Amino acid sequence: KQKKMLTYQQRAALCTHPVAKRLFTIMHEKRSNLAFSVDVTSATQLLQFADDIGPYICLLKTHVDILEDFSQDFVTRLQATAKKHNFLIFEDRKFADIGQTVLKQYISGLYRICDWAHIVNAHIVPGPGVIHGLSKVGVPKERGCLLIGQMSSQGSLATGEYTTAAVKMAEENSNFVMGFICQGSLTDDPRFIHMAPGVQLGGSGDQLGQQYNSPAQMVTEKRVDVIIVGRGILNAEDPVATAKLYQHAGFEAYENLSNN
Ligand code: 5IU
Repeated sequence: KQKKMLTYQQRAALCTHPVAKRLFTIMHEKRSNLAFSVDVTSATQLLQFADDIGPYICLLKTHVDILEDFSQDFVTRLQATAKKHNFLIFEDRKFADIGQTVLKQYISGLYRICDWAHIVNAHIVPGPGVIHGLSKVGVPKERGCLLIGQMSSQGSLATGEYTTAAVKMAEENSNFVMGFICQGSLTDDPRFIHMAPGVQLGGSGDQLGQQYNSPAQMVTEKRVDVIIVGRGILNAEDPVATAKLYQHAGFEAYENLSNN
């Protein structure tokens, strides 16, 4: 018999990490475990998508370095949209350098990611210094970090002992690390949130190594908490209707788990 699942609300109560607590609360309130990966190169287009899809998601995932017209005004508008629709912003920056360098990449440059992204992620290749560097400013600003424990792409080297090491690093830095980017549950600790990219209904992959699972497979079988969907929504004929479809598919899978 499967052990009883905790609800998002119960997990929010258990969390001491401010961003994890907030995200679980949003997931409960909005009835959404859907993150939208808005991988477009125009800031105007990104903002339009964020406003259209915002009501159905708990989290918006960005790649701000692909924008051709990034500006401070864009940041202000994005923050306003996130507030309007009650979602968090996750910049998928994948920091992967020594602590001192990632700290500068986090707070300075053109993007000043720490100023506006509630959540960022990091590769663990450099060792725990990457987390220590980011957490220097991330913790005082009440930001969160996800460690990349696994990837969705074909031939990924993030497997086995590497993945186990990510869990250990998360446990040792839980004041800043709130969970994982992964392809399945990595720990039973209910305070850590598991997010999976590589989610699409009816797709198996792309020509460049991406591999897809359905929302139900990710939530029911692999036990991830948040499904991250990009092109499944972006390239749909009706992105809003399709986002609703993913929201329902993801949340229904979660509710079936919690009722068991
Ligand atoms: N992304 C992955 N796989 C990973 C990680 C990040 O696909 O393992 I870490 C990103 C890349 C892209 C989004 O921004 O998630 C997935 O987009 P599609 O749903 O369009 O494949």
